[in-house]
Amino acid sequence: MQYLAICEDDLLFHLMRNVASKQAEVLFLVQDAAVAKRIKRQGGKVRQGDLLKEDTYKRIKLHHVDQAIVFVREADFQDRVCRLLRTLDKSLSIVALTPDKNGAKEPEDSLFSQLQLPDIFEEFCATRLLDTLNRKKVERIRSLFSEKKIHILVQHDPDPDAIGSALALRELLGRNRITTPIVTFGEVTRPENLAMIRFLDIQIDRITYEDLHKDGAQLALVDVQPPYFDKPLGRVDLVVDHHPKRTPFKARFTDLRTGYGATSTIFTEYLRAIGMEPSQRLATALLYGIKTDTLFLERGSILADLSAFTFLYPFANKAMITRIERPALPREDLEALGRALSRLQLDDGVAVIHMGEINREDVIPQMAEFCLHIEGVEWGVVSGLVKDRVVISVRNVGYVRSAGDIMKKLYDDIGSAGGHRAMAKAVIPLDRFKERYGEVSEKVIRQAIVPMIVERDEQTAHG
Ligand SMILES: [Mn+2]
Repeated sequence: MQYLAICEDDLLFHLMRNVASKQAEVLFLVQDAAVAKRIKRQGGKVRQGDLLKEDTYKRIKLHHVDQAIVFVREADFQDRVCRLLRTLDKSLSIVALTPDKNGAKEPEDSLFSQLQLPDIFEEFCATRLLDTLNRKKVERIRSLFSEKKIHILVQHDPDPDAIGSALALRELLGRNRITTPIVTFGEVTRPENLAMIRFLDIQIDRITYEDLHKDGAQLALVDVQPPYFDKPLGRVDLVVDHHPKRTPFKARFTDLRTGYGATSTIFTEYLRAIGMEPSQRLATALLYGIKTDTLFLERGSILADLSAFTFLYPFANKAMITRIERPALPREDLEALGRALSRLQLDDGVAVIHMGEINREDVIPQMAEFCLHIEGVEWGVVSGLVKDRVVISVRNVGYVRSAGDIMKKLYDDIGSAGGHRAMAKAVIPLDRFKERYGEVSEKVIRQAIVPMIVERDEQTAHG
């Protein structure tokens, strides 16, 4: 690869030094003799000549050049250099470095591109500047805590972002689960989050307001702010969060970054800034935190989330994240399903399964989804009894319109029901369901739902 770097001074030479030694041969072309001398003295290959004269380019054999880089500050001058290059060589690829969008007059020239200096700076340098800031913050955070116990408090139903952040804070402080427990007034309930703390061996303790400062314990909040809680928390040492500040609060240290998609991103920046390589466990927790809070970088995520994600990725256990996201089914629930499947009968492409009493609600939609894989099935209707509620989940292969409407029509007045055309759900208190249907069984669900699906399908077919 042969580069031709056209410039006014030796700034570009310094910028391209590593490129020159590692990837390619770079020939510098400058107008000023003193600059040429300087580049040469520092080990660069350089030619000197009038940048607007054809002769200059003839001498350097332009046809050997793969890529020309033009860094001339004055817009008009740069433009003329680029035009001359294009006249001399139709197939030369040209990159112009510009302070702003100048000289972009030939958008149809596919071999010409512009890199803007502010963009380059933002991409490559801004994170470094942020590192300095983050290093200061980590120093401050470390100075907040004495030898006393620290409670890391998270929201009532801790989510992966909070859990990952809490773990990161503990690592930053060089503490362990005995001296720095993660605490909540509630508990983890979502199956994925339960799987996360099980696989990553994370302990979350329940605490009461009275015990928050027991024996002089200090208090840190991550992914949540003091006003979230119903009662005053007493002295708060640290708040690191990405939610908007709705009500003022007092804390000894606060780092709120409302533009961020996840608190885990803030903690990842802390780690990176102080050059601390995350353990696989921590990287997995943080990566999963960012992934879930940003819906895989789609919702409310910014460049910072993306670069934190990229930083963590090589350290994290991706296979474990896949396992966390698809928690294994409890054995009893699988057996209930096996029994139900063995009795399965199809009416007009509708598979109806009642699983009876089951432990985990998320098994029901998973099974409805699974039904669609059975030959001849166009609708999957799966119900189960979860504690004192009847849960019914409906899936169809997608060309019919009305899963949500049907569920609403049937069950909305005795429970909550709704959904989209291809997936829907109803949750009905057991006593209200029995009041209307007498019992909870496959039969009563089939008798209610199948006629509506069949009727709807016919309407669609004829209309
Ligand atoms: Mn969050």
